[in-house]
Amino acid sequence: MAEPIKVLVTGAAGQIAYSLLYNIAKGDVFGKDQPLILVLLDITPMMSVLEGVLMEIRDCALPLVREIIATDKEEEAFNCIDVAILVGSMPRREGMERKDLLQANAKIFKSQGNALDKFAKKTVKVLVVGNPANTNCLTAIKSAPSIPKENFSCLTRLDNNRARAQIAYKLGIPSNDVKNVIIWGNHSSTQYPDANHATVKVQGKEMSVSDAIKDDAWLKGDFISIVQQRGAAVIRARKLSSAMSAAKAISDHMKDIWFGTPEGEWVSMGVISNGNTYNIPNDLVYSFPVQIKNKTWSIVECLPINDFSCERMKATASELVEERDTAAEFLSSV
Ligand code: NAX
Repeated sequence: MAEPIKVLVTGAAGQIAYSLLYNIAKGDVFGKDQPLILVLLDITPMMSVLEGVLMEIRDCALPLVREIIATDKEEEAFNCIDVAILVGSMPRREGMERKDLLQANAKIFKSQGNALDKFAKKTVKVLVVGNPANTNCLTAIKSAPSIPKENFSCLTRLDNNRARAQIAYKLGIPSNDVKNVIIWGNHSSTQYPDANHATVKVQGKEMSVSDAIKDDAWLKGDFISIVQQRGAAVIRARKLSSAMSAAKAISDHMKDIWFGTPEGEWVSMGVISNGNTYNIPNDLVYSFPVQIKNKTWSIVECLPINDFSCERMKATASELVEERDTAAEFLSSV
């Protein structure tokens, strides 16, 4: 059997981690032959809850779990890790301005970026989930200059899965018969879910989504707004934010980083922009379609972009520029 890998989950006492840790521990993410050292980080007031999570993982008696470390200390949590899944963040409290939320999180992700820089393996793969995920990811990248930028990504896979599921549901087909839907931009309500390049299999025949659905108004209207507003709809109904589906999306995302994407297929994730792709400004963590090989992503380039898409891709980029500048201004003042 392989040597164990060390996987850190932050926000480990929270609701997403409660589902995610089980998925990881039973081998759904890194494979059924990959032993694991699980590292759980949360803040000091959550240590007794974290102890309960640790007990439950142990009580699952899962053979891949070789060790569990629960801590509130970043230097211990980030030490020699192979993978960091950064879920923990400051939630939006009542009356809190967007700017306050950005700043509170910029502080957390600067500190965790520094910890990655100092203590993690240089090959560490980092997935940022805590919101605002794209900008938090950018802060972590900038705070960890010794780790390649390409090792970082942020989660837009939940949006990607939501979009696939909407199309599958509309056509009455299994979701794995829907391929290559794209989420562009920010994990926020400005994101642009794009089915223009997606294909579906209906009664054994592969075709474009627009040919299968034959309802352009839906694709340009409800489809987009349902996906953009899905997080808020779940909160309204459940009185809690998405957790099971978020944990599943994190597992899908990290599994694809580890094992790669199938030939001819792509998935969406937030990755660093270089200014040369789809006219998206340099130095943003922007969600693009990517393919993954040898644990390395590459953006799917040269897809034709119509005016409708172009406008929406730009709008979500503008929001990210604003978020980046707010976070940077704050970080330079502390
Ligand atoms: P919970 O509030 O249940 O859990 C968050 C946990 O993080 C808490 O236990 C808290 O103590 C901990 N925490 C706070 N600051 C920390 C720090 N500095 N270091 C370590 N731990 C810290 O939230 P949950 O529902 O689990 O959601 C976690 C984050 O995921 C939120 O920011 C949420 O907005 C974000 N999401 C992002 C998604 C995405 O697609 N990118 C989708 C799902 C989710 O909404």
